[in-house]
Order: sequence, then structure tokens, then C-alpha cells
Amino acid sequence: MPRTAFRTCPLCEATCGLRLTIEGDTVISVRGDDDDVFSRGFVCPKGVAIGELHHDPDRIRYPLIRGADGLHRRASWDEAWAEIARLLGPVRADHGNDAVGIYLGNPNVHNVSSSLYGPALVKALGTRSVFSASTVDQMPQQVAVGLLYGTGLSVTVPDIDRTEYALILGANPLVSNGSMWTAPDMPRRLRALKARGGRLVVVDPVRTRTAEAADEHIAIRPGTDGFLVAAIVHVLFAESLADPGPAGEWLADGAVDDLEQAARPFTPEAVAQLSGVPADTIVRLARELAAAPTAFVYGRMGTSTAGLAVDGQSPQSFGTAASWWIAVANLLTGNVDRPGGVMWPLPAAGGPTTSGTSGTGRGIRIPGGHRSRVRDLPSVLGELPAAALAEEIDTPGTDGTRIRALITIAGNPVVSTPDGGRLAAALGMLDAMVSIDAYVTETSRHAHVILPAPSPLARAHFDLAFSALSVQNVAHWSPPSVGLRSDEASDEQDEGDILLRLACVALGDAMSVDDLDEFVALDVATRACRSEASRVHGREPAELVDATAPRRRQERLLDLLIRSGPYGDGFGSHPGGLTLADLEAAPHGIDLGPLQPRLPEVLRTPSGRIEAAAPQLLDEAARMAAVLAQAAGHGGGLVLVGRRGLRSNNSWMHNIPLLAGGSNRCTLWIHPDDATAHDLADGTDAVLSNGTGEVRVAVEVTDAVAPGVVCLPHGWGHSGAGTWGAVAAAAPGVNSNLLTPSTGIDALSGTAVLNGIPVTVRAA
Ligand SMILES: Nc1nc2c(c(=O)[nH]1)N[C@H]1C(S)=C(S)[C@@H](COP(=O)(O)OP(=O)(O)OC[C@H]3O[C@@H](n4cnc5c(=O)[nH]c(N)nc54)[C@H](O)[C@@H]3O)O[C@H]1N2
Ligand SMILES: Nc1nc2c(c(=O)[nH]1)N[C@H]1C(S)=C(S)[C@@H](COP(=O)(O)OP(=O)(O)OC[C@H]3O[C@@H](n4cnc5c(=O)[nH]c(N)nc54)[C@H](O)[C@@H]3O)O[C@H]1N2
Ligand code: SF4
Ligand SMILES: [Mo]
Repeated sequence: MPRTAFRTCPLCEATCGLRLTIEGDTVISVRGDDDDVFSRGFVCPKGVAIGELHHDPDRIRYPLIRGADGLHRRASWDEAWAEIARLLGPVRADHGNDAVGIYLGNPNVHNVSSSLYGPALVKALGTRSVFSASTVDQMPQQVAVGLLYGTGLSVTVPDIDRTEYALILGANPLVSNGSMWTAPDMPRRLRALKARGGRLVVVDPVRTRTAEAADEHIAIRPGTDGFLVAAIVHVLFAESLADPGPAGEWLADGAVDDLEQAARPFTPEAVAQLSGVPADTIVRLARELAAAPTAFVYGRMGTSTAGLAVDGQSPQSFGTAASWWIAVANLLTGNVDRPGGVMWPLPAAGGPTTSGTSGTGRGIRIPGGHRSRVRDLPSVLGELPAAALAEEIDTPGTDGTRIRALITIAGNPVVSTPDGGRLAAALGMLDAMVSIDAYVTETSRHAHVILPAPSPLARAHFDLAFSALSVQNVAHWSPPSVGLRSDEASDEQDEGDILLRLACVALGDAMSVDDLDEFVALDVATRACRSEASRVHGREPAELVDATAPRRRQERLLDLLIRSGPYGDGFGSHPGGLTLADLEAAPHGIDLGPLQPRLPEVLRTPSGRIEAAAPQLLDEAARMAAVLAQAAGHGGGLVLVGRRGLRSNNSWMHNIPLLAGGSNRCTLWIHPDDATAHDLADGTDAVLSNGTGEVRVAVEVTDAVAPGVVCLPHGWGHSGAGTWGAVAAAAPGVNSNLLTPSTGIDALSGTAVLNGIPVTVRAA
């Protein structure tokens, strides 16, 4: 008999509810869950394809060990653990803990097991060589809000459902479905904005789907958004339109004056020259923002990872600065912490903005205290720049120090991070490499041991990260929809267990997995009891852990977090409050209401104020002003930007038949004028090259890209023998990050430049 299972889609940040029809272990159909309290039936093609992902014969279903011939062979878990201990032991003994690097890829954020046990693994390894996808992604935004509001997760979220005016820069939510902005069914939400008379303006060098749906599309020179928003702020001051509203009460003393000073050089005329956005447009945007009853400015990949090449040098990033100016524009138009502006969610399982002491905290330390070995780059929020991973492996210090072992978890950095060619070669130099992944990828193919991540349907799910980025306060819990398989063809283990076991190996097997889990649970409870803002402040941690029996693993940790969190039952202190059991009884999720103002309780800066003019940020403004003074308009060459496809998911899911083909193609978009100038026609091949690398790719001539800009998606290049599977191999595409230099790093956030890369294009 077929049965129905409900679960949250883990494939992107939109967190849609899925309704699965399953018979035995076979997924018969996948639809949107009409009763989901948040997504109300919305689903995208990737969500529908999760059944094919579950059944993909090329997904790894048992551990693999690489033999002397370089080929991976099936192994038992015991053999895999023994091999890992054998390889990692000497590296740590002879070269120290920092000789073991770890790269945490994007899907970790969508995976409750890795969110909860990943930190325990890093701690057990005792390494400071931690890298993640954050430094090819959102770290600039985290650093900006961290300096202003006190934690790297103090992210403000556009209140799309109640706004009257949306200015979106460098984001394509109709395709990405939103990022740092969890709002399932973006199409409906953006349509509703226009239907109630609101206005949508999109700034992007590409006429994306979102730009097409907007009231106005402004094509900008890549890498200049920070300047544009600074000029908007300049106009707000020049025309006496700056008014922080209620948030003004919490602004640090003198911040407004400092901001006025900092914005002074960014006149609309000067910025127009640099950015290609006309001065009168900049002035009008500022006036519109100030006049709108409610408004928000939002930027994403195109603002956090774009760079600007000045004087033929490799691109400089202004990612943190751009994210800061965006926050400042929201502050000075009175749109922070008010409905229809940008607001802070209140997540059910809590987080940095709900723990510690309400209204004050330690803030974040920028630059961080640790430094990379080769380029002396500072750590940021506990990690090193992903763009420095290759050199940390392939460049020994005078004493021979380097990263000699690497663990990758749910990441494919050869394809996702700068200078993929160099990184691939560096991986070949490792004494030990372990990957936890669902596929043999461009990265995991180098691993001595690959541990299989189980099917996403065989795991429990709770959105720890995205409930803190969500336009509505909601909580969903999904139990596993199918069991872990263990038969002739499969030998799956829960990823929480895998991570705990790996941590135990790192601890020299001095502890059992169950003991370590006990230790982690006690640690979670202890933090909650110490936290003044928690509903269990001052309680006895062991009492809480006991009260969650007989739960174990992620379920127990979640129950602890939820019950001590802002809606929790406080283990008795708030009768009727939320527990994991309540979520288990609500397969369509629990609606915890619209976002509410959270100032000043949300702040965690040492001053208890909004540090809108933090000295690190004012220094960035000065650096920008210097560039503005020296840089003119387009240098004339072509620059490369990226794009995302609706049926593509970063570097994976290209082996899913339902998603392959059609518009999901890795092609180079080029403007008709540039195509003519370079002797290129639709369907012909172009060779793109620069000092970092070279790729050959089919051309699509389209005026959707601005002149001077070419556009290629990242995440492709699946041509390695034995990787992925037949479907991906049939349309492998090229790895755009073979062209991304590792030099363009945003100083404050360690984040790489991925957009605005100078390239030369010629007909193949
Ligand atoms: N040029 C350019 N480069 C970019 C970007 C860009 O816009 N342009 N975008 C950047 C961004 S925003 C990101 S987030 C990164 C993403 O890059 P990565 O962090 O490298 O992540 P993915 O490409 O998503 O790779 C995910 C891997 O995890 C595996 N996986 C999937 N689910 C699970 C799971 O539950 N457990 C485990 N263990 N493995 C799993 C998949 O098989 C796949 O191999 O790429 C970045 N790189
Ligand atoms: N279908 C699908 N959805 C996804 C993903 C996916 O791979 N596929 N990946 C997920 C992940 S990990 C992330 S981080 C999010 C990203 O979510 P988004 O940021 O919304 O997605 P992108 O398509 O990267 O949008 C970036 C836009 O910036 C533009 N751009 C490039 N340079 C500049 C610039 O200098 N200035 C301006 N103004 N614009 C510029 C690009 O043309 C592009 O349209 O998407 C998530 N959702
Ligand atoms: S929009 Fe994202 S969460 Fe929703 S179904 Fe698609 S991939 Fe899944
Ligand atoms: Mo991302």
C-alpha cells in the first residue's frame, strides 16, 4: 500500500513542504504540500526531482576505499574507519592538528546532522584549518551584520510580504528561490508586491527572470554595487532625507555623523562614471526609497562576491563594504526592524541572537585571531578563506608545514572555489583525504576514503539555519521518510552517526559514539542553562538532558534547543511552550507568526548599540573612495559573471534525468555586439581565458547580458572519469572556477571574488 509522507525539501533555502507518495522504499510521486503553513503547495523542479535523487543508481551507497591503482572499491564501514585512522594518525602525530584541513560545503547548512555534529568534529580534530563555502558566498553579509548588530547570524531579512518598495541588487530570487532570505514561493510574493501597488527595482548586469518581472531593471558594471548604494546614502544626506526612525534610538553615538562623512565622496556623478548607472537614476532611487512608506534594499551573490578590476589588476572585492552600505541604506530610511522593511526572525531553536544576554554581547572579532600560513590572511568567524585552501596544501613552509590531510563534507571545492585547477592538483599531494559525499565528484575522487551520505529522504530534517532567515516565524520537523538501506547493494548510515564516529576516530577512539553524543548533549544543555536570555537559565544541565530521554542524537539536541529556545516550554518554566513532540504532531509545520520588531533585545554588540560606523567599515569606505578617485569607467575588456539555473543546484544534481537538458545548460551568454566583435555566433564554441585558466564552451548570443559582460554558470565541468554518472557525463559543461583567480579576496570577510573576472574571449 502506498503511504504519504510529508517533509521539508532540503535542496535550497526556500524550505518548501513536500508531499511524497512512497511504496516500500520507492518514491512514486512528489508534490508540493498544499497544507504546509509556509510554502502552501509551492514546489520547484528540484523538489519534484528528489525522488530521482533518492533512486539515482550513481549515488554512493556504501563506503569506498581507493586502492593503489587509484580506483575506488567497496569497503565495509569497519574497513573504512580503520583506513581513516591509519591515514590520519601519522599526519596528526607528526605534523600537528592544523595539518588536517576540513572543508564544509553548502549542503551542511541544509542538514541537521552536520549542523549539530559538524562543530563537534571540528573540535575533536583540534584544527584551525577550517574552510567552508561561506567564503565563496555570504560571509561579507555576515561580517557586516556582525559588526553592526553583534553576531555573524544577526542577519536582517526583507519583509517581502508587507513592503511597498524593493530594491534588489545582484540576486535572482525567481531562480535561486531566495538566499539569506527564506521565503518559499518567491513568484507569488513578488507578484503580490506589485498587485498591492508596490515597486520592484532590480540591479543586475544580466536581465534575469527577476529583472524581467521587475518594474525597473538597471544594468550595472559588475563590482560597483557598493559604490551605487554609497551614492544613494550620499543623496539621502545631501537632500536631508536620512531618518533612521525608531532604530535611531539604538544607533551608536556619532554614527550618523560618521556615515555622512563616509558617504561624502560618493557623489552620484562620480559613481555614475564608475558604475554606468546614470546620476539622475541614483538620485531618484534615493528619493524613492526615502518616500516609500516601507522599503528594503537587499543584495546577494552579485553584491557579496563581485569584484572590480582597477587598472588592469586582478579584481578587488568590496563585498563587506557593499553589504554594509546596504544595511546603512536600510537604517537611514527607517526600514530596519519595522514591518515592510528588514527584520530579524525569532527562530524556534534559538541561535546567537537569542542566547547570552539580551541586548548586549561580545560582538564579533574582525580580523580574526588566526592567520593563514602562506598569505597571512586573517581568519573570519573561525575559518580561513576557501580561496587559500590550495596554497595551504601545495606550499610547504620552511619547516615543511602544510595541510597534509583534508576532510571534505558535502562540498565540491574543486568546482566551487577559485582556481579549481590548482586545487585539484593540490588534492593529489595529500597524505590523507576523506570525503563524506553522496557522489564521486571532481573533489571526492581524490579521497582515499569516501563515506556515503545517505539519501536525503532517509534522514530527519529541521532547518536550524533557515528558520533564522525566514520571512515568517515557522518551525518544521521531518522524520526520515524511508529507512536507511542495508542490503547487498547498500550499506547506509545516518550522517550524524558518521560525523560522531569520525570525531571519535580523531579522539583516538577513546570514547564511544554514544558517549560522545552524551557529551555533546550535555554541552548543549550547559550553554542553554548559562544563557541569561534562555528559558532554562540557571537550571541544572543534567536535569534537562535526563528530561529528554529516551531521545538520542539530533532529536535530543533539537528537543533541548527548542524547549530552551524563545518559544520553548523551558522544561516546565513555560507550560504549553514548544517541544519537539509538538513539531512531530504537526507534519505541515507550526506557524509562529509574522516577524516582530526585536530591537534592542536582538543586539549583541558590547555597547548594546548598532555600530553602524564600525572603524573597520569606515576604513573600507576610505579604500572605496580612493578607488573612486582613480578609476574611470569600463576598461574595455570583457568581465565574467555567473548565473544559476532553476534546475541546477550548485555543483550537483546534474545527474538527475528530470532536471537535465532544456534550459539547464552550461553555455556562455554574450551580448550580440560583443559576439560580432569576437566573431562568435549562436552555437559556436568560444575559448575563454585569463591568467588563471582556460575553458572552451558553447556560446548563446543574447542581449540579456549587458555589453562588456559574459555570463557562465558555476558548478559544471563533470568530465572526470568515474565521477557522477552517465546523465551528468552526457552534458558535462565546464568548470567556470578554472578562470577564477584566488587573489581577489575581500579583506574583512576572506571572501573570494567570483563575479567581474576579466577574461579574454576568442572563437575556438
Ligand atoms: N564562480 C562561482 N563559484 C561559486 C558560486 C558562484 O556563484 N560562482 N557560488 C558559490 C556558492 S554560493 C556556494 S554555496 C558554493 C557551493 O559549493 P560547495 O560548498 O562545494 O557545495 P555544492 O556544490 O553544493 O556541493 C555539494 C556536494 O555535497 C554533496 N551532498 C549533497 N547533499 C549532501 C548531504 O546531505 N551530505 C553530504 N555529506 N554530502 C551531500 C553533493 O553530492 C556535492 O558533491 O559554490 C560557490 N561557488
Ligand atoms: N536553482 C538554484 N537555486 C539556488 C542555487 C542553485 O545553484 N540553483 N544555489 C543556492 C545558493 S548556494 C545560493 S548562495 C543562492 C544565491 O542566490 P542569488 O544570489 O539570488 O542567485 P544568483 O543567481 O547567484 O544571483 C546573483 C546575480 O548577481 C548578478 N551579478 C553578478 N555580478 C554582479 C554585480 O557586480 N552587481 C550586481 N548588481 N549583480 C551582479 C548575476 O548576474 C546574478 O543574476 O541560490 C541558492 N538557490
Ligand atoms: S524552491 Fe528550494 S526548497 Fe522549494 S522545492 Fe525547490 S529546491 Fe526545494
Ligand atoms: Mo551559496
